[in-house]
Amino acid sequence: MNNLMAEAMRWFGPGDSVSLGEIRQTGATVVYSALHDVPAGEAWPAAAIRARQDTVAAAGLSWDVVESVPVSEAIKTGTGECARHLENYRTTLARLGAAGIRVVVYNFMPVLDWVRTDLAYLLPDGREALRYEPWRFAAFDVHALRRTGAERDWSPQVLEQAACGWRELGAVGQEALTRQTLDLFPGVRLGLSLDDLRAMLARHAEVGPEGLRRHLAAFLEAVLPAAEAAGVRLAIHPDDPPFPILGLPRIVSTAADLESIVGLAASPANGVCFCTGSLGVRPETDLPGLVRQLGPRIHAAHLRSVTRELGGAFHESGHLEGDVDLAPVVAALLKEQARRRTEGRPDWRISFRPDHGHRMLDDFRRPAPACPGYPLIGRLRGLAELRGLQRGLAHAAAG
Ligand code: DNO
Repeated sequence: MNNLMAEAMRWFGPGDSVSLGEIRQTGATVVYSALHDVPAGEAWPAAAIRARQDTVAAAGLSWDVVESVPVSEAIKTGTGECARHLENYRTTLARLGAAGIRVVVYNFMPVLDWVRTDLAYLLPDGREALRYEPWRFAAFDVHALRRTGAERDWSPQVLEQAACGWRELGAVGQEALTRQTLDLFPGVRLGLSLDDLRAMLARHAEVGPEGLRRHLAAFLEAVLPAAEAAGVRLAIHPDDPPFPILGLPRIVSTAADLESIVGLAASPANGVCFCTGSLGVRPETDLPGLVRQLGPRIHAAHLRSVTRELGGAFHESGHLEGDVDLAPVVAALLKEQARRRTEGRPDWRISFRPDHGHRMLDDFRRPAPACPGYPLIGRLRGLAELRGLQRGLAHAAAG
């Protein structure tokens, strides 16, 4: 048995424009997948879990990581059907555990999952990347959504840029920016209206960062015993981007946030999905140091890099390009695996997936990816680069 991390790819299910057969040819052995059709808050049917597992296995792959079992807004706000949703979450964990799935990713980002302002930012060599530019998001926030208090959340400079940019767009451009931003909340659903979004934000008005922290602690207290009983390890995904947006609190953005979350319960089931692209937007976050600190609590890894631009903008760079140096991160993950092995931990192996990828080459001739950032060829390039990096590092470490 080799001492390498398992190589994984995300698969969005039968509707994904990338097939399992294609994933197999990338050399990945593990798939991260989820039952996206089940609404947040409902229990996943055991038969559907089995069926997904069989489909993945029939392609010669293994569904080792669930990404994600979403945490409902009721749980995040501690309101409405919170108790019923927690019960369903426990049921889902029990069923996943019974099916032999050991890692479940989740996030605690209120309302929206990850956010970008441009899905097709053209790089000089013709690849397309995802990008976030503060002024565009501010223009949406202040001029389209007209959120109360939005002006307080942006610097005078960004507000000015947003006002000019918004004016220059004209009516047609403004409508396009609004529609695109609403459709760009990939974690939510397409076709959201400004009023839908306002209603979703209103539910969080009373929560605030302290309230959200309390709800996360209550969530963990409610589901960890079920996760332990099922042999499932939970892995929280960091906020993307790692700062508050639309006045919503973000509580999983920094190294200190993650340390305090793993400190909430000593259980190994209370773990982390180490996403270098999300965490790497903050230049002060010492990623290899954080791998060492979180050590045994890292249950899955998303590997990607970003280029930080002036004024808080960033775009996703090639996996081995940009401002996030993945070499020391991969070295630290390999060391953590080795430590687990000497400890005799049966679950010592960590899996990683190339997180996102550029649209490039044949991606432009293929149907649009199931989710922005998930084209086949860009991710294949990322996986291949990371494979080489990991093997080179493992070889060097072995002397
Ligand atoms: C984006 C992903 C996120 C992630 C969830 C985990 O590409 O990394 O959507 O799956 O936040 O719950």
